[in-house]
Amino acid sequence: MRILVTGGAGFIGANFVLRTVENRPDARIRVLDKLTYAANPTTLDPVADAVELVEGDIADAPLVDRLVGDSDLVVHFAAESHNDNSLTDPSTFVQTNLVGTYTLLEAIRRHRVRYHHISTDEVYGDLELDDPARFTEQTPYNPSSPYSSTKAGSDLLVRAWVRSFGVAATLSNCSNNYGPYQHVEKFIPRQITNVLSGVRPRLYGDGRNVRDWIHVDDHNDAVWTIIDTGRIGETYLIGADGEVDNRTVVETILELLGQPRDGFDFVTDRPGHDRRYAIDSTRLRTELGWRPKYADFRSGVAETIDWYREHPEWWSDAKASAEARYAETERIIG
Ligand code: NAD
Ligand code: TDX
Repeated sequence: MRILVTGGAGFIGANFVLRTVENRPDARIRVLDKLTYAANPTTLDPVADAVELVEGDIADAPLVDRLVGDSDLVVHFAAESHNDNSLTDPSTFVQTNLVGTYTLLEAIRRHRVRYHHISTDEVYGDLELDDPARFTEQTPYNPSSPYSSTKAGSDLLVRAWVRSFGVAATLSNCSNNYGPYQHVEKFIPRQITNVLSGVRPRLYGDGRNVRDWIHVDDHNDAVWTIIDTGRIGETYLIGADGEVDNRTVVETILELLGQPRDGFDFVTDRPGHDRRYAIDSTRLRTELGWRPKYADFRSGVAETIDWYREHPEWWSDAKASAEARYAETERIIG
């Protein structure tokens, strides 16, 4: 099977490629990635013999047409993915997440290629801390940020291309991922690498916001389950019942690294900061039989800490530039 993986030099896409090379030796994988600041192509070095990396933009129609025409399956991870950046400059989010996805869909329509669309639970907006509800496939879209609204728009494009043009697509909306090879601008790797660098972790606002954490390998196994057995045109929510508030995440990281649990600072809150996300993944579990393998968040984080401790060469350059970006707006408040 010829697989085109967009965004395969980023966090989740690269983990998907590494795992697919290991588990599916018959797959012929090509990665299309613009190699933005968020990419780290060295992640793919161990599979360089098995994977072709094409540096290019998903909004480049002639390039995309050629690559899609030479594929049996497209798995679309490429995106501008960081909420904080979308608040500073939304333009690349509109361009990549909307125009880029549109460009891919048009090529997929022409070549009748199987397509899987990777998206986020943030399209559903947020929940109150005390709301017993969780997101399901029926929850109405209500995105908050430029990032989540462009992801929501891209999901709706896919649904329209399924209904109007008969494109053979499935969609998945997953909760917050953690694991190796995640960019240090994101919450968990930022705090791990802060502590490893002798800097105090930083909590936005009151630190009580809740995210529903899932290990990246569990996400990618679910993606393969949906590609193999999901129903065309359907959306599946992916989550591992991993709700934890941000303060507890930071305290866990500090404790695992042998630091006092209160050794963090509160900083200025993210504008429009979503309070809580929570996924009900019953459909994926009952219809397709998927189960997460990382049942224990604490041991998953401990494994992730070990990975960052052992691979400073992978993250140190990106760390300096990510912290310089944060320093432009972030102020310690407590
Ligand atoms: P990431 O930022 O780590 O990686 C994104 C990759 O896309 C990078 O390699 C980047 O170079 C590439 N890219 C960006 N613009 C491109 C363009 N125009 N053309 C080609 N390549 C381009 O992101 P991630 O965290 O790995 O997220 C991957 C996907 O999963 C995204 O669609 C994101 O919305 C979704 N998602 C992420 C999470 C999470 O917790 N990180 C959760 C749910 C869904
Ligand atoms: O330094 C920080 N301090 C802090 O308190 C950072 C970077 C974040 N936070 C908070 C904000 C969020 O409540 O931690 C939580 C997680 O933040 P992010 O890692 O930026 O993730 P989030 O905004 O929840 O979005 C992530 O999950 C859904 C991914 O970046 C998205 O791509 C995905 O769609």
